[in-house]
Amino acid sequence: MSFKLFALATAACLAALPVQAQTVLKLGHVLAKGSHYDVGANVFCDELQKGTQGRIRCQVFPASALGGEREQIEAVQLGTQDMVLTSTGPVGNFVPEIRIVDVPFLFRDYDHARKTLDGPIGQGMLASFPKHGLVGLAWSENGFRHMTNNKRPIVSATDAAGLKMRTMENKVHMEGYRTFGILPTPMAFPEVFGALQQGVVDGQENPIPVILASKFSQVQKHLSLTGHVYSPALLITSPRVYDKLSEADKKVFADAARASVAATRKKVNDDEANGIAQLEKEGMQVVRQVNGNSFREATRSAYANYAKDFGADRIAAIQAIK
Ligand code: EAX
Repeated sequence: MSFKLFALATAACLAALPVQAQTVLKLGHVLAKGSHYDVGANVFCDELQKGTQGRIRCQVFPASALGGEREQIEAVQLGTQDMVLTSTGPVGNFVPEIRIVDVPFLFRDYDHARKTLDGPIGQGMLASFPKHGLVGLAWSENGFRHMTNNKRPIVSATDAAGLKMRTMENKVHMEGYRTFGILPTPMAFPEVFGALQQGVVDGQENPIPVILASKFSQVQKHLSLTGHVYSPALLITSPRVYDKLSEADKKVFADAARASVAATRKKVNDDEANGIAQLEKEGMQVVRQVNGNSFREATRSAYANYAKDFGADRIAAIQAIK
């Protein structure tokens, strides 16, 4: 067979091969490149591409490029965005079954939080997502939240009284923070840096990884290690994406989500270990020894309502996990 004929025959065979359809998913989050969310989002996308041999890829949109967390969750629910890595802050407005995880002082430490969310209680809550038009792939992590402000050092709950503090759009947080005497101002994350810079609010509360990644040391003087609430995060996708997947690809999604959570948690551990010294270097005055009991005592009145809203037994079941 002449070379020309051979080349033509080969080209004809290649043209007949089915072109691998490639799907590219949009995955958004609100934090800076290199943050604990961004590390986890990129690991998810890398593992997804590897696990599907490139058939399914995802593109990360960091730094609120797709809007605030509530906006992005709405877009995933509508199907105009494929995935979001978000704190639970606004999620309770879409999936009320998970609101209990935002109760102040519910989790003792990182081990307790991670064990609860990775265990039957946390996994059971993920099962509530589909009836609300969302698919909760995995519990990721934001971290224990601490207070920053520009007025004064906060050692006890009474020091926080009267401060106008930005909070997430989360009623469970706001109810708890009111018991400290704080004036809670709910606000989407993309607006926070500007509001602090202009003095629209006196302060805010967030985990060390967020305070670091968002460069809040540029607009906040005081940091108090209140650790008043653990802030979970969630990797969420749309049923429009998930329901089309084969069982094999659903397993790839699950494995990629597990790798993503491990990477985010490792980054949180690193930021917790090194971040406070870094923030002091950047000029923040840090109150390390906070009177934690004064804050716990203050929330007792809110706990009466939390028990009514979520069930004292469900709160006790989480607190009993060792
Ligand atoms: O999810 O809104 C917040 O304070 C969140 O902690 C932040 O967006 C990371």
